[in-house]
Amino acid sequence: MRIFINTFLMLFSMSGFSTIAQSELQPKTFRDCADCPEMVIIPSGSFEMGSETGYSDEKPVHKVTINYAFALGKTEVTQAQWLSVMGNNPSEFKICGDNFPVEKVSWNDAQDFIKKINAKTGKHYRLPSEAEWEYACRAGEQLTYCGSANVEKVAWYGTYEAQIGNSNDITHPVGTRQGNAFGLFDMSGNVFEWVADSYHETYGFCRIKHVDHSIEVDSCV
Ligand SMILES: [Ca+2]
Repeated sequence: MRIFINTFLMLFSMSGFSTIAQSELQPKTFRDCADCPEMVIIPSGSFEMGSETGYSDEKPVHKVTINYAFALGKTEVTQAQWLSVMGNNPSEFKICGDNFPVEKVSWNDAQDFIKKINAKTGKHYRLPSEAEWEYACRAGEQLTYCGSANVEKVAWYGTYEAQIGNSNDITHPVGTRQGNAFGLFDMSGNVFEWVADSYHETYGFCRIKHVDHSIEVDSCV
């Protein structure tokens, strides 16, 4: 599953929850500190990862089981949250406002942010694996985009040059398009989000193993 456009960002997960039934989810959210990202509890479950009709690096479709509940950021991390935790704002679109997503953030920058959040809260945040991200995006459905088959409903996307989309080549306030069934926003569109895994050209070579909240890369062939 692809997401559209713009720059990049992180979104993260947290361990520490026992498995819960999906029927218990309303969804349940929490925040570990006043300026921490709001988190949504995601139930355990299985899904079909990838797409046979998409790009070559989305193949082959394969079943993935996440056998633990976890929590994922309700939205992309905002500029206000980043500034509060890191003391700076690297964003290109910084004049847009506190509720815009932070961007121009490297994977290592995301690790620094996570270290500071962990020190501040005493909890265990980390980046989600790509599988955890896609599982949360799909939210029990097989749709082209996270939360809908209609990109216009759920995503800020497109480029001015290509004359497609609705983003007008700028970022937009987080959580202002339709969310998915788990109550997560902007997983398609607005800015990209970082995941823990490194990139591979196909799912056939290396896969992340998910064991009791930890993630391990299987041996690559
Ligand atoms: Ca996004």
